[in-house]
Amino acid sequence: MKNLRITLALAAAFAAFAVVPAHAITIDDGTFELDGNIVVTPNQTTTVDWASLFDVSGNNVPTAKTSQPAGFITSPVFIRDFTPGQTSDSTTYTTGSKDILNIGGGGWQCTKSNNISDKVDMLNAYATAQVHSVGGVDHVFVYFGMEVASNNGTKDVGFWFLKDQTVACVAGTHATNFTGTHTDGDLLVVSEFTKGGGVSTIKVFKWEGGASGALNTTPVVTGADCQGLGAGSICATVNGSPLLAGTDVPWLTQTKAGTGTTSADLDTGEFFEGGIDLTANGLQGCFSTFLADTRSSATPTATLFDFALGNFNLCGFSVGKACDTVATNNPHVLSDGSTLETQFDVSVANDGLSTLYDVRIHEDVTFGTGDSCRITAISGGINPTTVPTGGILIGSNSVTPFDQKVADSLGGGQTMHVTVVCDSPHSNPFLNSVTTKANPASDGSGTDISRSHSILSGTSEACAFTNNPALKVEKQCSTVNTPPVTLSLTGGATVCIDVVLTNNGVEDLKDISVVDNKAGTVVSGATLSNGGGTATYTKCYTTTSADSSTETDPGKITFSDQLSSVSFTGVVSGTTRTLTNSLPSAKCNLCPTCPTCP
Ligand SMILES: [Ca+2]
Ligand SMILES: [Ca+2]
Ligand SMILES: [Ca+2]
Repeated sequence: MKNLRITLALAAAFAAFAVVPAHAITIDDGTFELDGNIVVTPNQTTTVDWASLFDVSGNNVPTAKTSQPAGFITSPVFIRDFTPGQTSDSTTYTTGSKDILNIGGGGWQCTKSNNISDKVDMLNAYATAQVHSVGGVDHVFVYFGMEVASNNGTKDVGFWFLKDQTVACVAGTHATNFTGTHTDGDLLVVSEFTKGGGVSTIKVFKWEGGASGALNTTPVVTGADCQGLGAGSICATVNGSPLLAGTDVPWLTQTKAGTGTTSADLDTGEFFEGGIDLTANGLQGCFSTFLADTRSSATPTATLFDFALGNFNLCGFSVGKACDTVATNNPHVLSDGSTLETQFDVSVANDGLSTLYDVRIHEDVTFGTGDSCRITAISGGINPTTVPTGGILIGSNSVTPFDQKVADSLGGGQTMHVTVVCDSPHSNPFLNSVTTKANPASDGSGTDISRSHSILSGTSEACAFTNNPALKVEKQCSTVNTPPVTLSLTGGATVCIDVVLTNNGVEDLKDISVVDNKAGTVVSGATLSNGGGTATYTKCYTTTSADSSTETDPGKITFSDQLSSVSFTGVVSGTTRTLTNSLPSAKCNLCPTCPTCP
């Protein structure tokens, strides 16, 4: 009997151990208060409430404080969804709009309401997120709240967390289609509450697939009122007593005045807030748009009424590419005189809360002959890819650009830098786009997020090579006639000049043109390589008069001429210079070898 008791006790203990995880996660583990009001309640372990997140100035729309509580996103969203003193609302749904439909293409439509019913009117909506360590693992907690205009009957509200940052709708005179589309893993939180009974329902539905996907109508997680026992990984609550303007409601609201409350107060059941531990439910993702709505029920097929939407940068993933201003002599021409080499700093930033995995970059450019880009250094990130001597070629005329992994992961709030060197004999400046990709799930099972940046010409991001090309020009007499000559002071002699051109510059020259005032065009359209390339051009002309009209000594008769124009263009800089002043001249003797002349 004793042994049986011990066995039963062990079994009970084992069962208890099995159902209680080592770290029971509840959404109210965080520092954010889900206590049915807006301001921090004293003497609690929690230290953050909605009023902690926003600056309030008079009746202006509250703005995010520049300094947010530790672990919270930098840009909590606050949307005022009413016009003070008016009952119009420019963001309401048309009746055909449904959560089970895709967003763009007419699935969701917005319209203006000139006189929205207080039964469905949403006033202010807000959201934020916090990363909170649970048993040594960072969990992403997302919080959402809404004020409604009246507390009559049963209230139903919804909150979409969307990954597409282009979701928007600006109502015209008729029903207007939303822009944007669904992304796999978009989340819809729906909840039902009453003034007297608190929150009876809170559920999360997940959109599966992209634009042609569907809302899975089986909830992925359900919860109850935060004030009940064991809030779990999702809960919501409402205010059980009026919240008064000023002390309890720090910003402007516009409710239907009740018994003992004004329109600047929130009567019982007019303030709703909730939270969800995304990580505990495997729902973390790169959400970028927040949309709150009022609805006919807490089902996915409910009729939708009022909405408000704003940016919600849970992910904050971005990429930049700019001329590396730290590098010396950047950009520069390679020794071949025609290839521009440019060093860029590609910065990949994760300004969100969640770690991003499998971080990659991709050069978006069609490479011409001689073009190439390579990674020469990577810093930051977790386990950055090792760069061998000579770099990692990431694209060229013969290697199609591909996704090159640069780090295993990039933590929230971190920025990493990739040094990319590009060579091109075709482009100055070298302009292109770079795309970075990462996955929100450590095993790569999430939907890749992708951000691109294009270097704009004429900005400091572009690395334009500027140069003032130079050409050394020398000139000498080559020959004057070949004996026997006919003495004539009025011309008829043949004078030949040599023009010696030398390019001591860093870049090759093209379109070289030299014009002489007597000999005419000496050379046109010539090229000359950099680093001392030289060429001699000889041009002869028939004289029409000697320098002196009175000199009769053949040994003293001279014919002078002067270069009148020299122009050339740097092949990389593209800079053309035309010189007309102080150009070399030559004075050629009729009889350079006199006194053997006649
Ligand atoms: Ca509070
Ligand atoms: Ca609205
Ligand atoms: Ca509204």
